[in-house]
Amino acid sequence: MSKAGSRPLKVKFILPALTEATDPYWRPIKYSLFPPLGLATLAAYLSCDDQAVILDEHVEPLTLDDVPELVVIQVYITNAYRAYRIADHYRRKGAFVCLGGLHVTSLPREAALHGDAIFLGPGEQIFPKFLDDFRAGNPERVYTSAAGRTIERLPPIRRDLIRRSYYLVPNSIVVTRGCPQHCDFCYKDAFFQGGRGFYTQRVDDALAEIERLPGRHLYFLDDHLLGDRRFATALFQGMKGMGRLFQGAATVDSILRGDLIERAAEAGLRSIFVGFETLTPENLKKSNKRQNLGRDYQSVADRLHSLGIMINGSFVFGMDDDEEDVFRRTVDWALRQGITTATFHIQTPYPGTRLYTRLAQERRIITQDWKLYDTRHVVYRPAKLKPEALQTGYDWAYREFYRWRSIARAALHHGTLKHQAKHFFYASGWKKLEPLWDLIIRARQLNRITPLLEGVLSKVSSAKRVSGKEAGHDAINAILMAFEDLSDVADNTAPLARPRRPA
Ligand code: B12
Ligand code: SF4
Repeated sequence: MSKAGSRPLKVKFILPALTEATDPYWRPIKYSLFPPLGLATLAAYLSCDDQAVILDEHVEPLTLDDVPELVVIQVYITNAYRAYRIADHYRRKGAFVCLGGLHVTSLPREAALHGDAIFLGPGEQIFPKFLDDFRAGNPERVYTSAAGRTIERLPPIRRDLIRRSYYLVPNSIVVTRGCPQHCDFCYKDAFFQGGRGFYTQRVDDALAEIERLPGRHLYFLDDHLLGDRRFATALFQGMKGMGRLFQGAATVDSILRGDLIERAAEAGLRSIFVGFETLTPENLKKSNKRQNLGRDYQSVADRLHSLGIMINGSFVFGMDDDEEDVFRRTVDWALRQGITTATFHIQTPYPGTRLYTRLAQERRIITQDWKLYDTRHVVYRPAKLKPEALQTGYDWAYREFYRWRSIARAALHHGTLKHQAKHFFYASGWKKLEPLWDLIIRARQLNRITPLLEGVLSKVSSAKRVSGKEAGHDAINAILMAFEDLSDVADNTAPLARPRRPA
């Protein structure tokens, strides 16, 4: 390898497609939601005269005929094989290949066969160290993030390398890393081992990044936005009056405790991802999800709805106490509570987690084909269910939850017509309009949908009941405007960028 010295580097950052285009579950809209923030964070450590490009294979084809000096690839479990093929390809062409991310951290020995350098854990401290070593002509094989982790005073994330119009939610943002909890099935403890497992930006830095984002809508991708109460309180205080509408994720207990959720609502929180996971206390105990134990899930739903916050409920099927009735019980409960969208998962033992270790010891892992570790396939032997029953029940739950009748039933749970309308448009927009989404993605017009999303996320309050005519007025107006905006989309369409197979 020649010494890079202080001469400018040519760097290609790649997020390989998570699933092959041939997968029956492939939903272009799901993969055109968020830009690759992790790679944009790493790109910030380059010098200003280095040349960088970020290629997200979910939204544009990957060309492989170039010869960058440095190739930086983010590896998730379900894109691992594809990431390795791309890595092998570029190494054959003489590029230096860096592999990092969740899967590399879980299985470094596997990844090391395909990368010149591998990176374990978050990249904020180790990637700049590598760049110095690389420029000095002396890169190491393995970089491990350990003590001294921080995201305070980071260089601004390279949003200029992100093609905003390719994403529905270009304004996604992360202001913390990790999570204060320790669920056995979660990636978190393995990924953050050796150093801090939960830490935040400085509030003023987070607010400055928010200020830099255009428009009103934001999506916080943090695992647990309410995880540090002092940080979150100051963040929401600073956001008050900014006119933002935002979405995020938090745990059941953090929603019930104190008044943080009210402060979040005042700052503009309109929809939240909540990890309910299971309605069975035994399952919670066995998976060390203690923060959910003894919590009244119905109060969580009521409290959020009373603040006009829509709920995306996360549920896991196949835990050790789940039996045949788990699917119907869960779907029924979610519809009864007026949950707007549900994310169902088949329990998946990610390598590196305590769940994986336990199931491996019990000889219950039935495949190590990482492509199947996407929470949609059964990869282990459940305790009280047949694998086929788990797969069928999972498929049934999704179908049942998103039937028109179910969407209407859950929407009717809400007290005001406006909340009902929002629920209906949000849930059906997400799951029922696939051909329209495809058309919009092909036309590269996803950014035109933002006003529609903002309309649907506009404020409702169950305290103030309004007349049918007024109710829904704002949301419907915004929807009509967005559809008018889209009227020229059809004339503008290009072939949908599907991930190509590597050379
Ligand atoms: C956005 C997101 C998605 C997007 C991904 C698109 C994208 N552009 O990244 C979408 C919606 C497509 C998605 C899908 C899924 N996701 Co997801 N997703 C996330 C989420 C919420 C945020 C990712 C993010 O931007 N993080 C912030 C950035 C700054 O961190 P980062 O990406 O990890 O990058 C850092 C490090 O990893 C490292 N790094 C990464 N790459 C490299 C490379 C090098 C060389 C170096 C040095 C460092 C490095 O440095 C970066 C800075 O520290 C995470 C949760 C989370 N908080 O990370 C879950 C998460 C990654 N998803 C998860 C899951 C389970 C899924 C699904 C399987 C769920 C499902 N059934 O739908 C699917 C995958 C589907 C499939 N077929 O494979 C799990 C992964 C668990 C695991 N062990 O792998 C996570 C951790 C959520 C969780 N708490 O369980 N997801
Ligand atoms: S609360 Fe969520 S992010 Fe935190 S450890 Fe548990 S599953 Fe992981």
